Amino acid sequence: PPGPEHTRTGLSAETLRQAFLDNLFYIQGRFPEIATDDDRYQALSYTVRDRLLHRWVRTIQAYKERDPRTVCYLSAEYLPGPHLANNLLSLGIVDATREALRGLGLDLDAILDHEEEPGLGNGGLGRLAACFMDSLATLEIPAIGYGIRYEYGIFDQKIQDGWQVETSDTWLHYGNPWEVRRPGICYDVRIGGRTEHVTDEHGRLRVHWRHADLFRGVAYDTPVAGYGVETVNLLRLWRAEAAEDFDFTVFNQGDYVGAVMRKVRSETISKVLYPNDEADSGKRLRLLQQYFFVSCSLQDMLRIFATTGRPLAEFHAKFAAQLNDTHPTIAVAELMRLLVDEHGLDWDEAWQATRHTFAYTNHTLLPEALEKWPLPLFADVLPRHLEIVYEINRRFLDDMRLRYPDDPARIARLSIIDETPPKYVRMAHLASVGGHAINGVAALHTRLLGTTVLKDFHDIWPDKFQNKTNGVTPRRFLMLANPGLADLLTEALGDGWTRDLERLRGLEGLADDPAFQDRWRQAKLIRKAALAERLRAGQGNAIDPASLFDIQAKRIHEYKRQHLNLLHVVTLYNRLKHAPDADVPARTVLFGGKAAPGYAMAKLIIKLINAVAEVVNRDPDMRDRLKVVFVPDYNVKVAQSVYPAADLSEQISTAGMEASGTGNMKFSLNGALTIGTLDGANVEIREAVGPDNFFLFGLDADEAVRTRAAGYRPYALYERDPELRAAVDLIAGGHFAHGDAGLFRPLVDHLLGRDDYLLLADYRAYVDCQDRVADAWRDPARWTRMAILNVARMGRFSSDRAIAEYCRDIWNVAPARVDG
Ligand code: 26Q
Repeated sequence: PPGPEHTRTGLSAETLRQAFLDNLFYIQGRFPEIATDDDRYQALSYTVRDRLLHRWVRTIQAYKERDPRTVCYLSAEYLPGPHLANNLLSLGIVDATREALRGLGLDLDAILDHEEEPGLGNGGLGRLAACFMDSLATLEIPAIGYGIRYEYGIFDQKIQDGWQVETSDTWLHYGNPWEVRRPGICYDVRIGGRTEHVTDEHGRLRVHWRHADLFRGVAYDTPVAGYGVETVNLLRLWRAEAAEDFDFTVFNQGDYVGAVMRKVRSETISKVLYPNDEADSGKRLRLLQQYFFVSCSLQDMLRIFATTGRPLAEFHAKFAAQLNDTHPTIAVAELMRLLVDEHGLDWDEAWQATRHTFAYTNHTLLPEALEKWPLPLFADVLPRHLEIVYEINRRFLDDMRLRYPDDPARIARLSIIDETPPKYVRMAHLASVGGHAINGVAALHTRLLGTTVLKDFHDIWPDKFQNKTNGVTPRRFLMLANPGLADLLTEALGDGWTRDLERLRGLEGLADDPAFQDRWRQAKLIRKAALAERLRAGQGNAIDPASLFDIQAKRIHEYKRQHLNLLHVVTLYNRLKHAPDADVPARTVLFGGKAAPGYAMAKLIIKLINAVAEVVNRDPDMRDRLKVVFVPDYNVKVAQSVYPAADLSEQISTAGMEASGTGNMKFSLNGALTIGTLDGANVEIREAVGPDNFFLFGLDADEAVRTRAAGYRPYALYERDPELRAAVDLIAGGHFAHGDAGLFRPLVDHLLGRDDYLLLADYRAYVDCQDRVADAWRDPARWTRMAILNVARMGRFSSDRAIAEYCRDIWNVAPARVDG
């Protein structure tokens, strides 16, 4: 029977209002008249957190009773985005909260806008981990996400004089209401030193690791609520601290200040997230980070396991651990060490448990991005683990020599150790040997994985390879980001699509309905106007919501080819300069994304985008038919306002280079049409939405390989295509650099000389395809029909589908329902 609601759990507007005021007073120490934006944000967040903790405790109780197999997602990165709005959505209290605040004269959206998101990842891989956590909770799968609580996440991006300038992320400055520090859940992590091999009193060989340094990891827990269910799972991030008793007692009598300094040094391990493409700087700290979080996570799993009372050889029956790329792969050696050295299992039992626990997801084919550790570094930081890796490798290669007795070259290629000096430990090999499944993140990527970088492993274990095409959560990227479209979908289809995205197929019948098309365009126009307003308020850009919003938003990288997009922009500019009265539809080309701080060419591409924008946007001949905008500091929050505003989604990487892409899915799910190559998940998106509803251009992956092999000469293409030549010449001649012909020289030289990413090979096909885009845009009924069919057929790209496949094919886990 519904009694009076408890202030900490009740969900009515009146109770929420009361709880908000209580928290404002008792947590922030403020009353409404003097409260700041931050006070209001904190008070509301604690109000929501109370309601999550209640379900969280009940979830843990349910898991304890039922002892289900549990997924442990091991990832060095998570990019969850702002929590508050998402948690309101999961709890189903968006409207009640809005009403409660309105009663106090407050605007929910203003409060939501105040949140500083946790930028604990670089891009796609970290965001995928966050989508997976959302889907795991929504599908009621027992799961823990393990990672690192970086004090400084991905840098903030400022644009000064057109250049990217990095400033440090300060996401913890105002405190983080979503995390619960667990001082009691902490583990020691040792590094360095040497090992001793001794025989114990039972004649058993034992290894003692005489470590050189000791750290401690403390758990910080963030609740992850499923949408529309009672389940609240756990994201557990480790912070590095000093292991005090070690430093402060025995070894440092009298050296108090020195001990404090070492304590401070311990904390550097979780201090900062490495940007990608920083592979060579600070290698040692990066390895420490990986080992640190993996060791804490496995010790935590062993602690949880001990509470079940089951024998240790059954560890793998309790846990399925997923390696998110090779970053956590040291886990294979660490679990072996914990089971054999610390818990006394024999090698074969431990190996059986280890192999059945782990599975490995690969996210890249770029050979330079495959992680490998210099052997001397590995030996110095993890001497015991190197012995274990050698033993794993010895047994593996012994097997392989039986299988391939006359093929030493193949044995060398398979080896976990790259033996040609300088020697390396190959982490992708350790992950492949140490787990029971290997997956790529899109069908094409998985095929290429098995035929290129992991071909030798595919030859020996074809059944170990699986495809798990990525997906994205429709909660954050449709319901939250695009409430107008979400309401329209719900009106047309009911609300089942929010948890079963395949139901969007019901839209197909409405694709040609003029009244529905009108409302569809209305919804799109609202998001475009909102983005335009944001950019006006932020940077003073004036853009027209009626123009075609052509958007490329993702990390800046040569293989993603933002500069191919620019060659098209410059081509449009040249055409308008030569025929100022040409009847071309107005286009706004938007870019967003960060460049790795050490990646000079990517930073030069950002400068070129801004340089082209400066010239184009000021030229009266453009008469507002062409605008170029760089959206600074692209992150999850910005992304949520960008995807819904797009008409055209640029997915133009060199075929064979983008493992999957997930932005491609978010754009299309929000009714943007894609212009793209046959790369990553684009291939499957095109199949799903239908070739007529996708703007395809360019070489495919096999053609790209053949083009390079046949002695690719970009300069010949430049000479042959007048429009291409004119575009390149304009950039090279300094037209966008106040006459400085040197500024963009490195970029132009690379295109005309090597052009590793085949921009010139794809230029003509791309520009012609963009002309077809413009033709389609002129016919609103046709364009809208294509957009509706895109959304109708994107159901497959929900992360719910992806997670259901992992559960069935890799993890062998089932839902454990938590009752309301
Ligand atoms: C490596 C060494 C040293 C420092 C940093 C790194 C590092 C960090 C992050 C290397 C790579 C990453 C991130 C990679 C990533 O985001 N990959 C993307 O993963 C997505 C999810 O599967 C795919 O959709 C994208 O295609 C892929 O590029």
